[in-house]
Amino acid sequence: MESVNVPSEVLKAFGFPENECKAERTGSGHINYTFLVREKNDWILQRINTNVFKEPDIIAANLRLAANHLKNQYPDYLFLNAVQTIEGKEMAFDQSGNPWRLFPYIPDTMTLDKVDLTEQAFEAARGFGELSKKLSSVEVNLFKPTIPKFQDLTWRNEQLETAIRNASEARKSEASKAMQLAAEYSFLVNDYRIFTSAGKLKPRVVHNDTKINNILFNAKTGKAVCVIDLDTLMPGFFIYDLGDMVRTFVSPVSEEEKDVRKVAFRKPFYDALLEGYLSEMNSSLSAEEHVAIPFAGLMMTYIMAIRFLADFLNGNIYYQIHYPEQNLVRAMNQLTLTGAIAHALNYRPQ
Ligand code: ADP
Ligand code: GN1
Ligand code: MG
Repeated sequence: MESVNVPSEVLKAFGFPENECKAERTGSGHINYTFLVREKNDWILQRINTNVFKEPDIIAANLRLAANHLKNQYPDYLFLNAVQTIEGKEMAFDQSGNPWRLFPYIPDTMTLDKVDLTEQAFEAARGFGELSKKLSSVEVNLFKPTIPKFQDLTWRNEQLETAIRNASEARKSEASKAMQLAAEYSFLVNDYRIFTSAGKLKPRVVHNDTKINNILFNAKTGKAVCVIDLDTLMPGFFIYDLGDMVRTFVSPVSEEEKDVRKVAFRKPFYDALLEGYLSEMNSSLSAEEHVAIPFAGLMMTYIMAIRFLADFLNGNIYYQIHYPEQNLVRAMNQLTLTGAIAHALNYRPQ
């Protein structure tokens, strides 16, 4: 993993005393470089990964649109807004041209990497559902994709095929079991085309990355406090948000678990998360969207499996890793979970 420090020009741009404030790496995200800055208050300072987000200005523009809408319609809603530089800019650029932005650290909160209690599943799903509900009246066309075709399963499948074509024999041989499992569930690509064909699902502004560590819980009460990691807040379908929650809430172990025998579908957690999500979103979803609910978790678990697999075959160029086989481990974990979800929901191809 690339080691990154906070350059002094970035600290200066946000008005921090360069020599006195401490910045330490925090969080377990796979994309950006996140630091906790301790000064009078605590802050979250992040370097945006421009290999992934080619146009960081779009992130800032989408956030501004969402923040304005929420401030006008729901003034009491806590939405994480970037803090401006002393020159009034949303991002600061270091000498190498990397963009950085600053958020207030929300005190007395914690994030989870796996869900241990059904109450946590309910609360997190209610929290993500609340954001979707509050954004359901926003003008979707004003928002632009920060990553084109991000959750387009057809395209992700094509990327996997390209990765397989270009991979070395050694890598393919190491990943042969994962490639075989991915092929077994490739009917989901066809189902994705059916579910997303003209007009069935309403285009909405969705979070697109609702994994469990992207929501802050109150450390004492355990209530969901604030949704974070808003870089992929952009047009999409509700299945992306609901599905990523299923993917990261139902298994007793996270996507990093090497022992796939520990991967499982926990029905009480699935029920709790649906209850939490629908407590906000039930009336906003159309009858056709309700029909797509069982597909959501399967689709998002499968898309993550093939993205991890493609990255392993490509030589680990996208996700941050701590050891060479990590993306293959993640892919096998997610393919196992795809099977567990399909089995538990008795899913039949469309
Ligand atoms: P990534 O895109 O790399 O996943 P995140 O924005 O999710 O980065 O931040 C990584 C971690 O930092 C989070 O999982 C959380 O633990 C912590 N974090 C981020 N923003 C805040 C915040 N405003 N207040 C408190 N903790 C935060
Ligand atoms: C990445 O940034 P982070 O770690 O929350 C990824 C998501 C994946 C997730 C898998 C921009 O999210 O799409 O679901 O890893 N984000 C991007 O853990 O690719
Ligand atoms: Mg994150």
